[in-house]
Amino acid sequence: MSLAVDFGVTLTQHVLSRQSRFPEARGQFSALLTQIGVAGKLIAAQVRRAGLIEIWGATGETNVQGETVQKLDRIANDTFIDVLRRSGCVAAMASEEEHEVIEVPPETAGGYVVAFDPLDGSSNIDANVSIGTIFAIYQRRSEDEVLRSDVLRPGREQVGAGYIIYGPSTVLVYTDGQTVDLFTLDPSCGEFFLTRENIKMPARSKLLSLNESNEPYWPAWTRPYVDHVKSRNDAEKRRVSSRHIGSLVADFHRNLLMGGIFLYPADARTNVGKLRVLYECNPLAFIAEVAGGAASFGQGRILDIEPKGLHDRTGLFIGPAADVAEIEEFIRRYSA
Ligand code: P6P
Repeated sequence: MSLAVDFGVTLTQHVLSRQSRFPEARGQFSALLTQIGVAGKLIAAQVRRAGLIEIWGATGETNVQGETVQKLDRIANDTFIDVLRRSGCVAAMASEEEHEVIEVPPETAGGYVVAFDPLDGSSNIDANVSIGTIFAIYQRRSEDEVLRSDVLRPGREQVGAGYIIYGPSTVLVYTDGQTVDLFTLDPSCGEFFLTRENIKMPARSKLLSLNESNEPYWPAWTRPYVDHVKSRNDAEKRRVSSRHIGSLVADFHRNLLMGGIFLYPADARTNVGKLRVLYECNPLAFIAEVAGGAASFGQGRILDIEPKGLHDRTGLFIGPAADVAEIEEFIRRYSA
């Protein structure tokens, strides 16, 4: 009788199993994802204890975004930076919480660049709502010193992307450009196990996800589009519902699994969006496209945006490809 217990595939085993697909791989990508998992576990531990050890609430600081810094923002940011700095896989990082590029000393630098939002949705922390870390991975281009151009990259150059959601479970989702795979943390042994493989976004949305209080700032096409979506509901059947958490990472994860369209139009008064290109929109757009969905800024792919600054913002429409195409059609129709 075999006593072997099939625990399932761990994050590291999964990444290593795919390493052979990348002939040039030297194992650093596998090690990097493993270390991102380590950072996620450390942050999850702090998030779980936040209410008990008085690390809810704000630090009293304001970040580069002009947003109030929550204590957990700071903890998540510092944890992610420390773990990746020590990984030997990273040459530079960009964080939502940091003004400038974080360079790793050459003696410990590796071949990758990571842009991340350490704790997206942190304004929801004190209400115990799901929040998460979002990350984008690029291969460094420069050989000697790290250049700003190593970090300011269009999303189409990503070689990996993912997020970790600190919710009822701690889950890690990542793509290497081939598939989108989901891992669930087993807190009893501190390991991420593969629980959903090769996720594909449903072909059509059943959920509408946007902050309707922004209507005074919407472009002309948005209200007609929202009314058009709601018109899919009739006396016979409710085909579309509305779900909006206010944590992009949680809204995206639900939409990825259940089929939903997320909209955050740029403010019609300034044409400036809210969501950040490098470490919110690009990684989620990469995941969406690998999962068969799409992500647009209204006139083109999110992944084709050429960022000018680390903290550039954009309008974001992300979900099933048919829904994103319909939004782009409404934009064309109301912009003619
Ligand atoms: P609003 C959280 O602060 C965040 O960056 C995203 O996670 C979220 O989708 C958005 O802002 C919410 O912004 O303006 O709807 O409160």
